[in-house]
Amino acid sequence: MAKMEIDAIFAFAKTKLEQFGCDEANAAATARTMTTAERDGSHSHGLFRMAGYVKSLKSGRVNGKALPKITIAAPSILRVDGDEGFAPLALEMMREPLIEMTRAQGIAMCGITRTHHFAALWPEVEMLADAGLVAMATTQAMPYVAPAGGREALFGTNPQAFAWPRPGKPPLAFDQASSTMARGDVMIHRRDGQPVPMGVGIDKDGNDTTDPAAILDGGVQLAFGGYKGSAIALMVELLSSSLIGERSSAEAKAAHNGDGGPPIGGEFVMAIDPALASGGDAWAAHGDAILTKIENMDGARLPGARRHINRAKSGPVEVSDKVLEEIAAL
Ligand code: NDP
Ligand code: PYC
Repeated sequence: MAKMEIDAIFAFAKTKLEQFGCDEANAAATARTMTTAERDGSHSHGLFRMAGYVKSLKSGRVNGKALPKITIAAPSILRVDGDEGFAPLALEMMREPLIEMTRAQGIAMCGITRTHHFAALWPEVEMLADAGLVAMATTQAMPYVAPAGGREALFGTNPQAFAWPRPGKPPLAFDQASSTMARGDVMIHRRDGQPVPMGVGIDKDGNDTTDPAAILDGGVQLAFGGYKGSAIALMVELLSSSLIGERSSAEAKAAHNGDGGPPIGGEFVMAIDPALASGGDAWAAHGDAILTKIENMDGARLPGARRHINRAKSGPVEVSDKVLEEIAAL
């Protein structure tokens, strides 16, 4: 492992993206996304993704100079056309208009389309919770996951993220793939020669396997929790494609040139003003009582707590040598 200061990670990532064709705004937003992932210890969606970002710039599939365009479709519906760029700039640009709309209407949603998402979703829900709003986000990917009982990949690893504001404290935020394991983690297991637990996926013949290569090369991933996780993956697929007018995971694959970079796709983001929804300010203490019980329970912890502990540390963070070698070779 190498040690890097947070500022150095940002400068390194931004320079690389600019070197391969991003303008300043797109490079900075995408570098911020990778940097916050490294800062919080979300390694499968930090610098690990740089190689894919660069490959998609090199192949000309992603627009490194995208200028996302925001449209107000209805008093509580925003649309952002991502101009075929990376998702982070579109996400940063939708933040203020979505907050403003949610404060005015009580609830609002944003459909982001024509972007390439290769990141974790907690940054977008946390930034809304930091503004005092309850938030949800989902995105599709490429067909990696079979519906329960099936053997054919149809869903992306389809993450869903949720954040709840806690005045005076970091927000509660969970962010999870609807597959048993995020694809990035299966790839890291393959890179490091480690088996994955049973239940992560099946091989090309439909057999259970712990071999990450057999899952990634011709096999399929499985949803967490059997048919229940499969239903969540389905919901995420519909919210992030049909509802917002974007491609499904299968359609994103058809539009992909196989360069190893992020697929084209969309993101569904929803925000709710808890004071307007509950009719007062009691929601904060009421919700906090539930969260505090979990924090104080032996053996339990809040989702997101690991990241917030990492975030509070000062000094350099560890970055995988293998990731840095791969970036150097680009
Ligand atoms: P994990 O399984 O690592 O974690 C999922 C959630 O559970 C996190 O909020 C985590 O919090 C929480 N958690 C983990 N362990 C515990 C525990 N013991 N008690 C309570 N909560 C716990 O995440 P995934 O591997 O499923 O996903 C990783 C990332 O991959 C996500 O950020 C996701 O957005 C991203 N992803 C992106 C995709 C895309 O298309 N862009 C596709 C699929 C995934 P904590 O972080 O604090 O551990
Ligand atoms: O880790 O499953 C994943 C993933 C897919 C797209 C981006 N991340």
